[in-house]
Amino acid sequence: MGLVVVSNRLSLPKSRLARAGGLEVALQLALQKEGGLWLGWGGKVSAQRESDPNPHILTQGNTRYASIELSAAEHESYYVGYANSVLWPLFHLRLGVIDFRRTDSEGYRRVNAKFARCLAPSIKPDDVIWIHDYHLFLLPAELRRLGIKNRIGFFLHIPFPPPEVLTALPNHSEIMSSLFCCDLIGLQTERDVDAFTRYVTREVRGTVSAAGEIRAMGRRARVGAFPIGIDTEDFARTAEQAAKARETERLRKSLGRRTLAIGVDRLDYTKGIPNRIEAFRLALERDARLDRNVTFLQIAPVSRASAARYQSLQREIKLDVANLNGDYGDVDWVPIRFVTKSFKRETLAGFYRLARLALVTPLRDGMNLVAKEYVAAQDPENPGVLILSRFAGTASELEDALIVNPYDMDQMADGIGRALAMPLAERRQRWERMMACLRANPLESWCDRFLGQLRRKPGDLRRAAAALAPVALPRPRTQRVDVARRRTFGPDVARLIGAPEGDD
Ligand code: ADQ
Repeated sequence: MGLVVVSNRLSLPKSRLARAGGLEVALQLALQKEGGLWLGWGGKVSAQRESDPNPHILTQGNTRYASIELSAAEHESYYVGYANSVLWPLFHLRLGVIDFRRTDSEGYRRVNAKFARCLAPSIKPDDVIWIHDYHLFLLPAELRRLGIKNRIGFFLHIPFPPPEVLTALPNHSEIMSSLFCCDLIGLQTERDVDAFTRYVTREVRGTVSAAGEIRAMGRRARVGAFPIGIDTEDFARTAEQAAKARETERLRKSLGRRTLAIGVDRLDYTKGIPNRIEAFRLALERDARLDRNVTFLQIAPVSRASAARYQSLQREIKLDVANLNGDYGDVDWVPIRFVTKSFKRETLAGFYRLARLALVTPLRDGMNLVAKEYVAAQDPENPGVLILSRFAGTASELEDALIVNPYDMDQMADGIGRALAMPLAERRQRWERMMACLRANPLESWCDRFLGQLRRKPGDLRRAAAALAPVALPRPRTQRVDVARRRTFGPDVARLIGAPEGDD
């Protein structure tokens, strides 16, 4: 049985794009194991009015890569317009920034149909099809329309919104009825499954059983939570090696005896970067002992650079950084270093290991792999502390991070103080529990679990229910620390700030 993967972007093996993120890494792994076909947009926008209707094929090993071209009009309506100016903000609960145009939704529909036409002739009877993410919501229905009877699985990498928000989308029922054409719908967390279930039961009067079997709009499908993982052991090894690499050494030297706090994100308004900078300002304001002793490195490469919203976000962040550095910096110290270039996975791993503290505080995030990578990269003898937004999917697994509300800047500032003051024993205990969670759900198992479920015969629901149950994770031995009520830093901050790493 072959595997057919479909995603908006096609990532060729060893291409420069492949270093970009979790999705690509996960899919390359699954294909290497199973063999098959990956279809996606190759990143090329045709200079002609019409784009090439046929995909370009490249074969490598046991996998064929089929690359689709888009015309400028298709790119504008499908990708920039509908996917990234409507679906992305709406699914991240940012209704205020949605720019809905019917012409864009029609372009989105046409490109989804084009993906289906390119794919259909290559599908063999026993292939399973795995579709990824919000760019391709209408692909399942388009494939069924072309008579494709194969098993279809869909995985949504971003959060699923509550029905009250989803129904603001003019064509929400078209999108949902396309999802019901799948055999299996995978979401990141139970929170997402809960929102999905509420849509099914309230909006279309369907049913969802405890095993995740959906009956709605005359169709049957299954839904489940499949939290995406990372290649934990490999990332840990990479970080250990990178600790002595030239780039890490350069950063270490530039810090002197200062403690490093780090934030790594795509430059996107869902990642909460302005709030994070404000929280750092509050932390500096409250405790002069942080002065000159902490450097916050925010790495945020520009994504979707052509969209006006992203350009204005970049301007806003640059202004915030300049203001803060102007207000608190000195001739020999800038509190925030803001870098918009992208780094190799190995280099980031070394930076994560050097950082005593990571701020992963998105306003909403499907999962957030940076949080997991930061934990995996730590030195077991002297691990750093993760400050994590409660609105990142990762928070459902990494309960031993310092969980914060990214809208509450005071609380985040308290979290920074608490993290910097945390004794080694507590840091180790928290890290060990988080690491156990990551080891219980590596990337490879994520693929295996999803594909295993997708290949299950219909009606095998009892076993399906067992396999859909969340991975058994070690129970935390202590309560999660709630930093909400801490208004000022305790005297322990003074003891630790500026002290050489590992001396507590
Ligand atoms: P993203 O929104 O892109 O992914 P994230 O999960 O953090 O967010 O993944 C980003 C990946 O890109 C990570 O592997 C990270 O190391 C890498 N990355 C980030 N900044 C980088 C930089 N400056 N230089 C180099 N690499 C960088 C979407 C969803 C998430 C979901 C993932 C996977 O929005 O919620 O976790 O898919 O399902």
